Amino acid sequence: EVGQAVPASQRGSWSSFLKSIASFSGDLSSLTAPPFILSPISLTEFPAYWCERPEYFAAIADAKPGYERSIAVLRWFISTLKDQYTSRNDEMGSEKKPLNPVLGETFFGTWPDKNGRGVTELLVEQVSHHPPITAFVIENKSKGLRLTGHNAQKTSFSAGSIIVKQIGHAVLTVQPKDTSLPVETFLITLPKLRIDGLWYGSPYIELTDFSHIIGGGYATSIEFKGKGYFSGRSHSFKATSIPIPGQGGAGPKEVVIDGTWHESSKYTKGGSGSFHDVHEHKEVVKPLEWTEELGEYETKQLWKLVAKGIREGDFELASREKSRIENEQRQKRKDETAAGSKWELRFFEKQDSDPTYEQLARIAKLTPPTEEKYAFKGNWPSNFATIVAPPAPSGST
Ligand code: HCR
Repeated sequence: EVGQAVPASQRGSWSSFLKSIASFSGDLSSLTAPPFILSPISLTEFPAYWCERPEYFAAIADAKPGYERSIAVLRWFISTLKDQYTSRNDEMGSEKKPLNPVLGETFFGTWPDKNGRGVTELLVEQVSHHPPITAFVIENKSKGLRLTGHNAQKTSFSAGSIIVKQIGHAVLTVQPKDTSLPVETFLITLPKLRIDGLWYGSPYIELTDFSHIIGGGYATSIEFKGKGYFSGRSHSFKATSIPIPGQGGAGPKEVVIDGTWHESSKYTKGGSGSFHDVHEHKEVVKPLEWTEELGEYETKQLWKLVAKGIREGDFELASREKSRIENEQRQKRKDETAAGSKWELRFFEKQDSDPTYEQLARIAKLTPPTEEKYAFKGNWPSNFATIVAPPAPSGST
């Protein structure tokens, strides 16, 4: 029977929702879904998942350039996947439908300095509403690390599952302490998703296809498979890393790592022992405390009452507030059209192509050959400086 995990009173609307997604392709986030599947979290909060193991992120800067650093990047990347793709199941019982961010919505957060790893800062801006596109930057200044990226989704329906092709990519740069040394750059591409379990009203994500990490002299492909494929286990992956011809250093000729991204993995070639273990180093982001400088579109501020309604089961409040926000947005767009003006992005600048993507994607013959870029303007709100400034080194004036 449809919707074993759906409250009896919502089974009818869950069936209708499933029918509408089966005959729909495009922006899923705009479809109305029954209350039980709504999440109080906006998509602008998702980029935090890239760094909920800040220890692994910082370790990238501490690793020796070349083979060791490429492995540190891979370990950090694999360790982000559990948070990115299974944390709603762990925290809310199943994958849920996130809040659809408004244009210009922002989210800011930090991870504190610990064990000398430095403060890590996160800034997110919704740079498009139709289609939804989220741009982000994560920076650990004291380690010289910066991750920038953007993310959008194209969805379709196949054999009872939603297929989500992720559009966008991330670029990680590592600036050595000795600034005369070159900056190292890594391109990270995003996997495909399949949303299963819809029939029962208990959706969960399986990753499929590939992610690639290219840079620092190495090219790594990460192949994702679910139950019934090469290991028979859900959430399996196999990462293969090889030196880029003419660039790779003194590392092994090929490294293979095998395991499940939501649990643990080990080396099966070019090394031995454990590679990653998700039980280590989990630290959720701390949202910046709201001040006027963060603006009325700061995620937590904007969705406060909608989130309260969803959390407390007051769906009348949630839907009234959601409609108010959406109507205000529609009016804003109309006013802009009437005035012949355009919404200006606050923290990012849109560029039609990305030379870094083009150069690194070419090495692994990735498609598409180029992608849009959302370049960070570098204008961190001053709240970051006041709240998270690391202590001055002793002896400094
Ligand atoms: C597809 C999805 C929105 C996009 C979410 C993304 C791809 C966003 C970027 C993050 O880095 C990773 C990520 C993880 C999520 O799994 C993925 C969401 C899963 C569901 C949601 C749909 C728009 C909602 C579909 C409604 C279902 C649950 C009935």
